[in-house]
Amino acid sequence: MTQSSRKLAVITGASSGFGRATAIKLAQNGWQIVALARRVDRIESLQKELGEANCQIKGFDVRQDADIRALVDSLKSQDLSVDLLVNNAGLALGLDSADKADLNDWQTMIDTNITGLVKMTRALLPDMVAAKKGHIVNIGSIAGTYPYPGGNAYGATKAFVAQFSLNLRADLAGTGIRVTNIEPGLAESEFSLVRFHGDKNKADSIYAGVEPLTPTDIAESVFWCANQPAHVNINRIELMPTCQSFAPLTISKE
Ligand code: NDP
Ligand code: 8X3
Repeated sequence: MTQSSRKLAVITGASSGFGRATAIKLAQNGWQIVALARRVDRIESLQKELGEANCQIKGFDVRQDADIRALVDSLKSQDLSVDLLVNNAGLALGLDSADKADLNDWQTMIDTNITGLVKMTRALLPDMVAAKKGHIVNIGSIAGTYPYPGGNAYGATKAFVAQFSLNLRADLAGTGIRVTNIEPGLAESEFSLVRFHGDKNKADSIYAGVEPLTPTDIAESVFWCANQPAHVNINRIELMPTCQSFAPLTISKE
């Protein structure tokens, strides 16, 4: 086994935000990283920061079966077994109400946040089960629990992630494999820039005058879950910035 005593984490969406911060946090603590994302220049600069010995990179689209197959083949050819899969790649697109939302945006969110996550999990799980070790950390969202106007398909994808995480736990009982769903609230990353299709003013206005979570806050949660002793499974963590809370239920009057 080439892997020796170092733990290996595969992180999707490592070019930005939570994924990038998680790669840095884990690498700083001795983990080997496989950093995946579509924007290769971004993961190349991450690799430069972390060092080639600590970080492999791959241009990777979680919606492409061929990319997932190539990843599995590459891990196998290096005799690497995965200790931690962070299913982080994901996005929200749009904030329009359901009757006005762009169906292509809905499809992209479903393809990425649900289908991509499911396929990644299914691809890496058999080797984890065979190795009798592994941890899957999914990045869900508070939007999977609490509805809000314009959250429609995005929130529903994250509700899927929450239930899929719990059902994975049911299937994996007795295997020693752990599953965690981390459900953050408002956090400043490229998330809003992507949601508003590159409109920077709109994206900046979301974070203006408040103190949102940071990608590092989420990386700390991933790291903490991954570092619990093997007999401890953190099922879910829900975290919000202190500035974020709940609105009353709405009653519309004619
Ligand atoms: P960012 O936009 O900063 O990062 C998203 C990452 O996902 C990027 O690295 C992007 O890489 C990657 N990604 C998107 N689509 C694909 C794809 N098809 N294949 C591979 N990688 C992809 O946002 P965050 O860091 O905030 O988001 C990370 C996760 O956290 C998402 O799942 C998001 O839904 C969730 N989340 C975010 C919250 C927030 O407020 N920011 C709160 C709760 C959850 P690239 O474009 O290079 O492929
Ligand atoms: C994103 C968190 O609060 O913007 O998953 O919906 S929120």
